[in-house]
Amino acid sequence: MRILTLLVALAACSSALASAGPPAPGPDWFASHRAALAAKLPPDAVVVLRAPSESEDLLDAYRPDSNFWYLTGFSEPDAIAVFRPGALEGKRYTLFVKPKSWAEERWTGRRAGVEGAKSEFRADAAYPMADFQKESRALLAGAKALYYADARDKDFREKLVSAWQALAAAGPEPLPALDVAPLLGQMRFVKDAAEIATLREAVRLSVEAHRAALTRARPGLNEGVLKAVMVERCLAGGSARMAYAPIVGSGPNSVILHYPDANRTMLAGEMIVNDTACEYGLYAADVTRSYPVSGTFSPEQRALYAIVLAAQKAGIAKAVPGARHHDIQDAAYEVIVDGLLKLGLLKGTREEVKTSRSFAAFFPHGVSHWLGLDVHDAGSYEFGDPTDRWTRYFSSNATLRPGMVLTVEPGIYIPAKSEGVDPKWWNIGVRIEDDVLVTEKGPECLSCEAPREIADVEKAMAVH
Ligand SMILES: [Mn+2]
Repeated sequence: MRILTLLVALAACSSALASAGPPAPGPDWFASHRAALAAKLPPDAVVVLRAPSESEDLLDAYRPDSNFWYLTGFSEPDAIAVFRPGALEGKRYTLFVKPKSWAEERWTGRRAGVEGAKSEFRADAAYPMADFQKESRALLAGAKALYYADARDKDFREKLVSAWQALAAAGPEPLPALDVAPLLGQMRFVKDAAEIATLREAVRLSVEAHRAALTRARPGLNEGVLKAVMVERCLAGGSARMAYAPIVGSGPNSVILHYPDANRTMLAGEMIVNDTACEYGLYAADVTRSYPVSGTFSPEQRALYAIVLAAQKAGIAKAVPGARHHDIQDAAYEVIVDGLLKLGLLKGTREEVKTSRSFAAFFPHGVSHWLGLDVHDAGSYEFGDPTDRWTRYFSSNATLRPGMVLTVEPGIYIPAKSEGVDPKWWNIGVRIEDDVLVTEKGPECLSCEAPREIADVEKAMAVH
């Protein structure tokens, strides 16, 4: 009996060690974000942030709102934070939370409550959510600008802004009401050491999961098994959830960019696109690997894969300080267009293909986005032309700086019955996506350990 107890204790201990990632950030870290936001605000501003309510259909477990968490560390649903940086000490930070109630907590989970909001989350004052209407007048009074984050709660925003306008109407001039998200986007753009450590862990787990899925793939297996392998590795490694809905598509599904089902039996001779990654400590990895179901690339799969891989390497090489974000897009695009022209899958010259956008039939998406707390992270792209998708991709003018994290993810997808395309190319989809940290020394690929070279993929798959 005692031996059994000891064994159980040892097992618990070793599994705790296996999932020991970087420590969760402490209250000072969140306080530093509140101070940094205060420094960006005009004098006498008030900031009101909403943490959304939990969905009642039980379809999705609640995930904290990224901006709300980044400023407060508070990860319960249905809360409001109010900041008045210019107010007297002790009146600068107010939290409205769901009060403690065992009758409710036994259904939906434990709460910090009003006292915990102050003692654990350093709020100067805290109230139950029900008191927000009553208390908000005093909190808004005298402020000269309102900044809000509504977490897509339109009703909340409309009520807040109309209360603000009613207060402002009494004064001599109209007072601005602005979305705070762009300011938070500036702050979240460059990652600090703690964030990079957390991202590394999300990526490390994702790489491990990709390796496991790769070695599991074979003809006759359902796509859902690969998805399950990915989810198992992420959750067993300490992820609370996946970073986004897994995309595991074989054959005809490999050309569907965000194929959601993962329930088809994979057949020999097909490609798999597996775009799946773990979240860790609320930070997202975003990794895609593409491989042949049977473990060996056909000549056509090999040809397309080689182009996408070369395009990805060309894109990653551009992720250096001082470069424009669209340099990554431009470099990957050129390799893909030249490769498709060479294979005869596109006709004309590089310039003609760009003007006519014929490339979009096989390469219909951009190659890079910011990565962080959100899989499509906050941070401006500084698009030259925000109206048109392709013009946008080629006009993302943001200047890269050390500490930024981004994806590089070119792809080629040849749908069945593509006009003028030999059927031997049909239903081949390839996307290769890695997560790249911009450093002083150049790009650091965080996820390239997941087999990516053709020889490495085939070798990893040859285990069964
Ligand atoms: Mn991505």
